[in-house]
Amino acid sequence: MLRVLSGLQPSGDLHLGNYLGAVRNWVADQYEYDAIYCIVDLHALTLDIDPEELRSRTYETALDLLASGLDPERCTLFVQSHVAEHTRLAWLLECTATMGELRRMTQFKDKSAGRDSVRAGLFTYPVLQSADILLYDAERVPVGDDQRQHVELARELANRFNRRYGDTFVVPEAAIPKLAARVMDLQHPENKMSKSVNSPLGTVMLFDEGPDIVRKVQKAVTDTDGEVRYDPGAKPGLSNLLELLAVSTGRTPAEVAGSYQRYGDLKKDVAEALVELLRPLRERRAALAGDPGAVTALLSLGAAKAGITASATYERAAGAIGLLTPG
Ligand code: AQP
Repeated sequence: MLRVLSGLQPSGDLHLGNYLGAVRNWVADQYEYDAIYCIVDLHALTLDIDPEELRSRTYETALDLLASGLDPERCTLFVQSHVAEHTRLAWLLECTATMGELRRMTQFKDKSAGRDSVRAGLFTYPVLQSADILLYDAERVPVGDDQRQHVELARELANRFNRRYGDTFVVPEAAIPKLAARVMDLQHPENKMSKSVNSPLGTVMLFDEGPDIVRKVQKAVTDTDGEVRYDPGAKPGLSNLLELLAVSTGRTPAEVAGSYQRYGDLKKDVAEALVELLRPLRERRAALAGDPGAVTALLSLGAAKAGITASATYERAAGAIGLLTPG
């Protein structure tokens, strides 16, 4: 069975972009592949985050993912810092990557822009992400479009390591959805929807109440020419809405565009479709929140299972690179 691996930072509440770009596909993949999903808490340390907040968000993220449809009977779900081999392999890969290739990472450029002081971890975390992927011999990595470059780095590092030290890693491939691979902020449609950017009206949270979703969609920024047409370059706000309705109703954005004359009618249907899409998630989350012990137990089981593959891969890589095996 092909192996799938993906991760999500507990850096904030999940939003529609995380769900449509990634998590929804994780749910589908668990029925077809050997699926491993990871809450990447170490990645969240690359930006300012309060320790208590990180702890509670890590737990909340597990709840969010289960509510989104991850089934612990069908996939392995765990917390990255619970499996020590992630950071151990990251070091071997840091000694494989170059400064030049990390400098080219657009996420680093975006997230460090305008900051006086940038953590070294923000620069190197794409390598930790490569370790997350390569540790599990993952062939397929379902992610949104913003992660394409990072998966490309993991491929490059796997190939380089294999060339230098012999066949060690499986070379992964990104699986990026055709639709909603980059859900845009409703207020700033030139930017992607994001957890750590403060845009409350532009970000549809996964567990927003129905009336909040309706309000955000109604206030979404569009344009003034009044023509309903799918054209992400010229009409980013409107095209984002068309994609959201298309992905919620199984059509193409162009088909959706053909059914509308007025922006107001489109917005009304987008809001209704999103409320319906997210309703079962909200209901499942409310049920799960009543049993925190079960979620913690499930995460420790996931870490134990993940650890078996992770330590085998780490030992293989450490041996290949020339580290002496402990006696
Ligand atoms: N706007 C988006 N549209 C489609 N997919 C998206 N993803 C994120 N934003 C969008 C996908 O969600 C998965 C988890 O992302 P992450 O938590 O690892 O961090 P990220 O990619 O940096 O997402 P955020 O929401 O912008 O978080 P912060 O602000 O903390 O960095 C990934 O597969 C990502 O592609």
